[in-house]
Amino acid sequence: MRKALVIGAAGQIGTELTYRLSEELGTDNVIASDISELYFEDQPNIRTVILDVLDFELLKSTILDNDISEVYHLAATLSANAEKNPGFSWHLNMQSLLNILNLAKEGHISKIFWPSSVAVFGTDTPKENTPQFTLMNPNTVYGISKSAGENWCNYYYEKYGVDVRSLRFPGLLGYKSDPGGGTTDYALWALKNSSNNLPYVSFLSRETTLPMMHMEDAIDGIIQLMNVPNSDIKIRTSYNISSVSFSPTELEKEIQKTIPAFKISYEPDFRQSIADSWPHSIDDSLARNDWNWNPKYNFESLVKNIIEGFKKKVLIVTR
Ligand code: AKB
Repeated sequence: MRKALVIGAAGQIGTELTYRLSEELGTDNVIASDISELYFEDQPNIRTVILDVLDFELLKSTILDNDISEVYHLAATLSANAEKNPGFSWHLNMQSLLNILNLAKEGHISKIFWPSSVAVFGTDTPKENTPQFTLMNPNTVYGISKSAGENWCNYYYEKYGVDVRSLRFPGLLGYKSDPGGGTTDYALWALKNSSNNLPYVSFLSRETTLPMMHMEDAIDGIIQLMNVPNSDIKIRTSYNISSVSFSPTELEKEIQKTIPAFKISYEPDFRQSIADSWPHSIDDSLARNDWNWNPKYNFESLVKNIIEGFKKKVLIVTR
């Protein structure tokens, strides 16, 4: 019997993943946790608990008392916020992962999902079609923590046989919850403003191209990866996965197909240098080969779907 604990369930990925897991495994087999109280409006039956993932004893008892077999660990400080508080961000992003890896090593969890990010790449990395294996040297606290985390995952797999699986996510775009302190967030705020007939002031410059993905594709990727037989997973650091790439000005043009009056103006801030250190596009051929990764949204359908979602004003999580 599979039983999942989602850590960071009130966040951008956590919200949608919790819903999806409760469809896949049954609501009784999912526990959603976050640092403060959370509530799933559409499915009040989902069990929620308050959990600080840095509290090892509480984490352990939550896992043991609820017979958890798999953990989806999504709690982290994202790129822009991490630059404001490097020490705490390093501690949260690393110690939380180590707590979970150690519980798996002790035999209390059979499978872990942990998201990595395109932030593992840095200014020395080839920008176009960035390969799985290449020069990395991340330039941000968040990127350094994701890169170290990837290596810890691989270490625990190699040394202790811990079944930990990971994806390097690009910017994720969904309408069901707000993003939380990333550099790719500009795109979601632009989409949200446009659907409220408001202009948007971008904190990245007009030509800054970044890899992005619809949240539904990201969730499909997680579910797919977690269902693949152990032996089919060839990469235990983290898989490159990719969908679309665009700049703010390209996004503006695409949004204007639905909302002609929409305009973006530009006031780049400290997040520009973070974005400048990241790839423009990602080569995900190994994920496609090893477990048939294949996202369903293209740029046009992604933009259209998210604007429609925002227009329906779907608000799922309150915290
Ligand atoms: C961020 O911008 O920090 C995240 C990411 C790319 O990991 N969305």
